[in-house]
Amino acid sequence: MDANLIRNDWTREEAEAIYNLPFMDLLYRAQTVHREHFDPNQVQRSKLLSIKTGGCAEDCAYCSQSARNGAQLSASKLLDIKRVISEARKAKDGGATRYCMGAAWRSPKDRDMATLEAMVQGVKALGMETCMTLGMLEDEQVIRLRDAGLDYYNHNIDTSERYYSEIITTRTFADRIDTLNRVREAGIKVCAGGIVGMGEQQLDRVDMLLTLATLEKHPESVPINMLIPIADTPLADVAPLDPIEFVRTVALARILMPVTHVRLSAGRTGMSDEMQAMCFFAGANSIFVGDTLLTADNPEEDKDNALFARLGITAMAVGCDGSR
Ligand code: SAM
Ligand code: DTB
Ligand code: SF4
Repeated sequence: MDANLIRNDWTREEAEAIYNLPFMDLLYRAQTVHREHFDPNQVQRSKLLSIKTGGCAEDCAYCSQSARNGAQLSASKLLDIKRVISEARKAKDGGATRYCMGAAWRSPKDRDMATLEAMVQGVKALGMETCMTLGMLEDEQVIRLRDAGLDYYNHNIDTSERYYSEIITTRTFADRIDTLNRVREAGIKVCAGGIVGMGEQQLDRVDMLLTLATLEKHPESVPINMLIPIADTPLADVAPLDPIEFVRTVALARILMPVTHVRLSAGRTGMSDEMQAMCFFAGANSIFVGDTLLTADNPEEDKDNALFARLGITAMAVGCDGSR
């Protein structure tokens, strides 16, 4: 593939102009870019597991797991290794190719590192790709996870730099970028995206994607989450986002980052089949499968299988990235 097609010098003017194209032109352009790089009828499937739930010290306004929000979720300890591996085996049998383990931490404690390493090794031994999302990481922790064989690290920037402090005050946007740079430098694949529908402006959605698209190397994976409003959190009653704005966000991600896997992530239970189909047309080519995300609901496996069948979409096999 011609590396020149991948640009890291997008300007805000360009990105805004693309986002605001007439919808049909935007979708056509996104689908054209998509087909140049991927089989448009293949979608990758990842499965999430919350390996440590609730009681988090951070104050992310959207999250069910923050101890600072009013959400009534009891805190659990780090799961044991055997349980994680048996859950991963079930996910593999259900067709997932990547296993993503998430912890409600600001950052991992050194005393947990050996357990995390063993989880990575055990899941890899099943022949699945591994992903973790554990909060901010120090250099040494990144190296340990890489050496254990971790394939991907998920760390979302969540929104634009400008809107960030409206959503989270216990860490900064720059902290997030620091961890992303550490992960990239260590040679672990980067998964970084965000949430839309948090009351942000259109420009915040554009700028969030622009930040990702102007990193030295684009993330291999960009999850676009639709806010799942959680009762008793500060964002519980935020006005729902126009679904067309969501599809525009997916399309812009596809156009700015042509070879990245764009994941239609949280919020699919609130989307119609037609809206999901439109997101796939706009260039989304990955989803989370299974009836639970970390703590919130996700469509049942049967429902997703039926949708794939109706759309003629097939699942990517392990080790196949769907690229042309
Ligand atoms: N604690 C780690 C961290 O924040 O990096 C990892 C887990 S955290 C739950 C992973 C991501 O899930 C967040 O960055 C956010 O983008 C997404 N997320 C959390 N709650 C959500 C919600 N209610 N709706 C949509 N996405 C959500
Ligand atoms: C991502 O961008 N979305 C996933 C994953 N990365 C870790 C998490 C979605 C969480 C949705 C809310 C919940 O389940 O609590
Ligand atoms: Fe904690 Fe992550 Fe939830 Fe923020 S998003 S409160 S860091 S679990």
